[in-house]
Amino acid sequence: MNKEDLIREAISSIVECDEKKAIELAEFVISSGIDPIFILKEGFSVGIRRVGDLFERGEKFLPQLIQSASIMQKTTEILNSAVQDNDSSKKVGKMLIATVEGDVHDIGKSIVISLLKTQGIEIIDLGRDVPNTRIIEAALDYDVDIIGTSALLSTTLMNQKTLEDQLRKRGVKERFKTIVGGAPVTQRFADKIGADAYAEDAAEAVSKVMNLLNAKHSVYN
Ligand code: B1M
Repeated sequence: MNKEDLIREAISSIVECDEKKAIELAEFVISSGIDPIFILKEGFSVGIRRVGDLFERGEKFLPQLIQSASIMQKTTEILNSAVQDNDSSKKVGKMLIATVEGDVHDIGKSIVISLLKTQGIEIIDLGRDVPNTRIIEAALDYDVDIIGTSALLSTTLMNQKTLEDQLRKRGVKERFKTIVGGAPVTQRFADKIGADAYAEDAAEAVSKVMNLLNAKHSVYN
């Protein structure tokens, strides 16, 4: 199968809720040595976004959205397992990541985590629907360099702002660099709330996180 066919099939497996096909494609990608992140980005992720658009237009309903999301999650897990973690004992930095409170969307976050791990960044994943107080406590406990949050709903976006407010209020803002992401998040929003960085996708998250780590470490060198 060539790449164009693979991409087309990956998109349709998610849109048509065809779990068997999606899993077969993911396994084919791994056994053929094709870059799993490429297929996640250009194929399966495009499929799940298309389902979201159809849902918004009333052409798909919540049970179908849930089923497509469940297939997408299984596929992401299979492909992520093929992405090599950088196991070097010398980790370049430590980052906590969570989807904000009230928000269960975590497919994009998983892809971001997967790519960050390949760069030797130690990840503390708090999961989804995580209150800001827990994020701050865990960041202090694990003594991370960076706090990253994901938000997919216009209603939960503001939890990224309240996180910045709470970090300042507790006098710990300077201890961490922060990065925000998620479909409704923009650079403008990130600037407005005082986040240190914004990334549109997983690849940009890697370069922004590397910049943040350099900026943080240069303060102490
Ligand atoms: Co929901 N959902 N959903 N959903 N869902 C959206 C977000 C929506 C846009 C769909 C739509 O109406 N068109 C809409 C939000 C509207 C809005 O607020 N503006 C919506 C809604 C309304 C809802 C519910 C309210 C539906 C309902 O119950 N009536 C409900 C809310 C539940 C809740 O959270 N409390 C709900 C539920 C669900 C499911 C559970 C069914 C499922 C989530 C399953 C899961 O994640 N485990 C789901 C899904 C799958 C979607 C869509 C279809 C796809 C999201 C996704 O996985 N995209 C979505 C429509 C859409 O996005 N077009 C939709 C693929 C993923 C790879 O992209 O997440 O953007 P993304 O991640 C990218 C970047 O954003 C970035 O990098 C990632 C990889 O490139 N990024 C970061 C993400 N986080 C980052 C963090 C970083 C840096 C970059 O640094 C820390």
